[in-house]
Amino acid sequence: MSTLSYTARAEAHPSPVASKLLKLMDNKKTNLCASLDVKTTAEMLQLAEELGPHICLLKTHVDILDDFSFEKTVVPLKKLAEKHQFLIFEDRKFADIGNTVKLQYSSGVYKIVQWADITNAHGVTGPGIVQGLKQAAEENNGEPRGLLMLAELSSKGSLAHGEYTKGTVDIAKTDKEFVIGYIAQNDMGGRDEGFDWLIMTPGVGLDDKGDALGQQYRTVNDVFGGGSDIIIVGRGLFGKGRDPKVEGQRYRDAGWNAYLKRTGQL
Ligand code: S5P
Repeated sequence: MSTLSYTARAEAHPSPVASKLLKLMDNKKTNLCASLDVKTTAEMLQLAEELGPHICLLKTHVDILDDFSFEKTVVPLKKLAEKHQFLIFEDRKFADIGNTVKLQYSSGVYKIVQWADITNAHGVTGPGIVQGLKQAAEENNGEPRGLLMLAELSSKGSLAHGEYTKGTVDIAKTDKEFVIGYIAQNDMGGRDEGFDWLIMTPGVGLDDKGDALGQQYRTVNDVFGGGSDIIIVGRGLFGKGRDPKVEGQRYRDAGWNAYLKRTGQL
């Protein structure tokens, strides 16, 4: 796992998106990504406003929204991202051949490539998925984009381990600039080969152990101990009547302390 500061990593990183994210993490003192799985734009924007000061990244699943529109969802969300200085990650989990994911990323109702700084993909279909998504990113408006590969999952019984995870890492190695890291539970190495992947970890909860549908939660210290750089927290922040402002501060502090300890700054 990396023991360098986020700023030191930002300065050397080949990806402009990763670099921007790492820099703003150190500036804002947060490695918290809020995961907003909600059904209406109003709820999403409200949470984004409340959590905005505490987060470096906001993760969406726009296909959950009943009322998605570019004008009413994306435009105000981008404004909040500017106001609070966070990036946007659409958790699309692409998983098809290169030509299809290129179209799914750029077209349709959501046009994800136009507004999401970061998205993610499964390795199951092979390296063409990276090439297809990268082409869509390059043909967009010139704003930098980054891709995370899903190397490991938090859910019970996941098939993403062992050889599958290794194969996904091999796919990630095919593109040093566009692939910025992983959704994973552990460090994926690569530093000896010149990669500085960001490890973003979901399945993080300080109060619950899991849910009734296979989700499994680990603590912030656990995931940082395993090599995580960014913690992804959803219901821990706003589920079960929790106050997102209180929990935002709490997870942010926990994540930041774990980072300071690891980098020898505490
Ligand atoms: O392995 C994974 C990968 C992802 S991206 N496990 C996950 O839970 N996720 C996503 O993280 C999931 O789709 C959801 O949006 C979020 C976790 O939400 P929470 O409410 O359980 O914290």
